[in-house]
Amino acid sequence: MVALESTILAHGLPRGDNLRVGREIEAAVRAGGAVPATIAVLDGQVHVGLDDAALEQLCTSDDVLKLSVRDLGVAVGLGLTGATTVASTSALAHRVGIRVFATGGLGGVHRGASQTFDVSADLGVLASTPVLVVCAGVKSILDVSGTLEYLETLSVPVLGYRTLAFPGFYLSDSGYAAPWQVDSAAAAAAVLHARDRLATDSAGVVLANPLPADRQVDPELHDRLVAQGLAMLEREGVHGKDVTPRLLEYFHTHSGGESLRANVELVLSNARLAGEVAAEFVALQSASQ
Ligand code: PSU
Ligand code: MN
Repeated sequence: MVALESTILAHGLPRGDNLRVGREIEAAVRAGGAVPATIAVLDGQVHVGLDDAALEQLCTSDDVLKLSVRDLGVAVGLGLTGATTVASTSALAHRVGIRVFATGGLGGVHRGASQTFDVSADLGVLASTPVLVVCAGVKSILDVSGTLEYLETLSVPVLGYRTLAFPGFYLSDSGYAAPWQVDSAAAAAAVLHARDRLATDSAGVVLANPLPADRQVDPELHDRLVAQGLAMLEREGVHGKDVTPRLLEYFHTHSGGESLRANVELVLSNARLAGEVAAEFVALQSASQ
């Protein structure tokens, strides 16, 4: 199985596109050879795997919260509805034995974090949760170099998929190097499997899968929007968990459809690759039993 997060649907993609994309992401996991399980909390109940009505509720209701790990008990205890982030999806996936997870971009160290302390809980959870996360790097609105340093400190291995250039979400190359390269889904699964056998720590694995260069957002447009988006946050005093959704929304409304196109393409590519890795991982597990 492959776990899928729901924050990307409820808070990362525009209404009107999110439901269709949610279904396409699930289909991409199946095309990769695995079973998708989109995770969310609906009316105080944790769901691992959503039927079409549940997916629709999540993508169209107005009162869907954004739930990181610390919010899960609150939402369940108070009977609320919310979408799960990379952090909370990984935690719940691990809890039910799902080892592979697909998303768009990982949360990370925000620019200016040395002043604001804004570091996504995604990183801390990955340090102690042995799931492999397929992503297109970290969101390019972040401090990419700081995030890579932090992942090293937390002992989370980072594998570039068929590249040593760490991807930059909308950009195929963030300008920073990935420490390792794997060239196939089987190789990524072998790393996860070896980590289980070694049992030296319980961190996750980042598998960074870039958009092809001819599918990335124009870097000039990208850099301009990042600068303008960050200035908008400052002006409007946005902070905490609203930062990421507001920046993504800024991109989607100011890039003439380009950021949305790239975002959808990279998530679908990650979901497919995650499906392939999960299938290879299960094969390795059963061969070694
Ligand atoms: N990647 C996307 N879209 C998103 C996110 C990631 O393509 O909406 C979400 C993920 O759920 C991630 C979260 O865990 O943003 C990080 O939020 P924060 O920076 O507040 O930790
Ligand atoms: Mn944050």
